[in-house]
Amino acid sequence: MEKLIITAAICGAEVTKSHHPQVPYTVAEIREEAKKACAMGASIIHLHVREDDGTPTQSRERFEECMKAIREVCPQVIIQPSTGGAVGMTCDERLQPLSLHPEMATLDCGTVNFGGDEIFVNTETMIREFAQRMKKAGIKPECEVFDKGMIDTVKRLMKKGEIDAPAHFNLVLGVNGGIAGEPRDLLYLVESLPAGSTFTVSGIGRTQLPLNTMAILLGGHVRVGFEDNIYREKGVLAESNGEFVERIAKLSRLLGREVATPEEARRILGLKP
Ligand code: KMH
Ligand code: ZN
Repeated sequence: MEKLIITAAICGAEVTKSHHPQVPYTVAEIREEAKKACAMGASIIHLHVREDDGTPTQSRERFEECMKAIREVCPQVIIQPSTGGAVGMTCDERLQPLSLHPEMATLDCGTVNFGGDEIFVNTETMIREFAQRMKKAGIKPECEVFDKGMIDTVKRLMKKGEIDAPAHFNLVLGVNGGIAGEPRDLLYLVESLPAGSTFTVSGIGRTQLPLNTMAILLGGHVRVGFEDNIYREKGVLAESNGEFVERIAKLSRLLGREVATPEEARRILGLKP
């Protein structure tokens, strides 16, 4: 089995300081949370950015500032900007960080109800447009799937040559509106992946730790962080994103799987050196 790639989703677009005061908004706060995550073994930072007041933004300038700040403290880490942004953003808004030539970016692979009455819109035309932009720029997409049909969409786009093999997936379970987070849900998704794919597992809320553990055992990779979960255990807030990274790294080693460095993650994912 390959070493474990740990992605830290330090900020997200939905979680706020009212949920957890440690959720980073400012450039300095984002740098600090990224630093703690990297120090504990994260090799990828999945990045959303905010205005200082916490408003989610996809501003090219804000991404540039935050990426520069993260590189100052984690020069090797892979920075993976979100092109999902927040519910309701336009395509042009969402695509802005691609102009900064990141090594990877997220590619959301279908429309999904996103908690309550929110709808996260990703039509087929949008997915193809985002995929083409990434392919043209040599940016590796992380295909975000919130349900099984989205894996089938990726397979269709791979057949058309719009997403290259081997594809890399982030299987996101436990969003209210997407696939639930029971063990059999993850097994079904993993069995449905195109042969040769790599995958990361993100479990929302209390599904994070059990699904991450399954990912370690199944040969996948893991995503942790405040974007998906803020609790160390029921009712107890985690201190930082670094705490989540430290816990999963420790667990992986206990289970016999070493943790990948950013350079090792680049090789596993086939990123350009
Ligand atoms: N904030 C969600 C609406 C991504 O980063 O690409 C979308 C999201 C997925 O977080
Ligand atoms: Zn995200």
